[in-house]
Amino acid sequence: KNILANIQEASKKEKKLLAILLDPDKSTLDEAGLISERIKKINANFIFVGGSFVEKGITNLFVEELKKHTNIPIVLFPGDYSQVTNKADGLLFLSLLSGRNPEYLIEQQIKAVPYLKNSTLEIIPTGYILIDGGTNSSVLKVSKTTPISQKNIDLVVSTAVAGMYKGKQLIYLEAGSGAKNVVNPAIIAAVKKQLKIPLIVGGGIRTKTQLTNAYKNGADLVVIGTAFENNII
Ligand code: 1GP
Repeated sequence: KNILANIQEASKKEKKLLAILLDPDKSTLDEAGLISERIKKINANFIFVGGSFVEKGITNLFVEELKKHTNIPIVLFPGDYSQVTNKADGLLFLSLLSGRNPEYLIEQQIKAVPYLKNSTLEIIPTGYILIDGGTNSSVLKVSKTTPISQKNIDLVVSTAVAGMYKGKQLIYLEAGSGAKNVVNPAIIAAVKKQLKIPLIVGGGIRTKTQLTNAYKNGADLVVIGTAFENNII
């Protein structure tokens, strides 16, 4: 179990990482082989699995099936505690720091604990920060929180740094799945400057230029979901 250590090491060496996000609700089990092949070709470092509205029990089956086809580490990126499965390798233990809804700051985390008893998952404390991506993303709807404006760089930076002081090991800047506007490179750069922990960026990234810009400005790991689903990458 060395997912976090690998991300930290890559960040130190400025080696950029890529994760493909799969939503178990949007793929069928018999697609797992094909999906794994495509991810291998892209040379992704991680497979993230999660979604905002995943039917109970589906994540477990989906990860189990994926595992038959791939050795790429599978990291859970759960929309809620019921998506936790021991079949994966790691878990982003998320707190939605940009929001003021206790359900996603601490309640969901408490509900996850019984699922984590005797778990072998690598649990990675992650500060999750929602930035306005110009679309009414599902995170927004489900969490009933307000994203931080792209103009409010200071607030994004303070939120990220507060997360680091609270002991988060990763900070995730999220524009929302399928976002119209990606996280502004100026925000990525400003956050990165103040952060001593690795930075994840995702939401709406669909072109090579957007990917390169995220990396150039300080993203250590970029997450791509929708563009992979739509066969754009
Ligand atoms: C969403 O950051 C991820 O949680 C990925 O977003 O689906 O827009 O690539 P996309």
